[in-house]
Amino acid sequence: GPLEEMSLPLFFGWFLLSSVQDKVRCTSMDFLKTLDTLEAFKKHLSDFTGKAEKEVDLEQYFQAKGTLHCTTKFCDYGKAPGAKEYAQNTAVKEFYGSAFELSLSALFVTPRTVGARVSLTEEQLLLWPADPEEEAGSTSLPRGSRAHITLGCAEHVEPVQTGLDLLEILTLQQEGQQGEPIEEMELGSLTYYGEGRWLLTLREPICTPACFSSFYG
Ligand code: ACK
Repeated sequence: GPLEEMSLPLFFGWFLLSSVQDKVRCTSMDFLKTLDTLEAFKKHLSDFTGKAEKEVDLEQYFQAKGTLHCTTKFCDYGKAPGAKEYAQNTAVKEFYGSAFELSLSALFVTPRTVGARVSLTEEQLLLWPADPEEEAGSTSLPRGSRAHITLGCAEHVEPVQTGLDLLEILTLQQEGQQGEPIEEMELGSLTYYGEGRWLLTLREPICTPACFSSFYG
């Protein structure tokens, strides 16, 4: 019945404490503001606007999507494959409600999404489901590659896209594409991977406390 269907959440994940959410959002906004002003970005502006020369305000371009989190398992209230098995996993039950420290190692921007890459520890990988990378068609990337925080989506883009955009960039790297080094920024080094894909590898990862829990919506 409907009650049983409600017993599994929309998704499990790490939820950033509200005090650090603001800090992460600010960092992301600052990055977008700076990116916007770079000549290299303006050169590739048509990736974002479809037309050369038109201006784009990246801070307006992306819309925030709810509370900042790193999804582990999208359960869709039990309808997603493997949802029940995940919820019954020993580590998931044991760590439910526990605090973790997430390490954000990079920020990335595409014409669809802006996000932060999360580098998971061995312990955190215990909470990572079996196959989210394979589900997205990336069979040869290490487990946990998809881990991210969605910071914003372009109009009409769903947040599921953020992890797919990250996997796309990591696949290019794995195939040996170095990308075009753009410049050393205060936060780290900026690389362009074509088709509007920008990656800022952070000099110092951003460490943020987060609670492993679930979201029902
Ligand atoms: O930004 P996200 O990781 O992308 O957080 C949201 C969250 O679940 C609630 O929508 C993510 N999400 C949505 N659909 C999927 C899916 N099919 N696979 C993995 N994650 C998903 C979305």
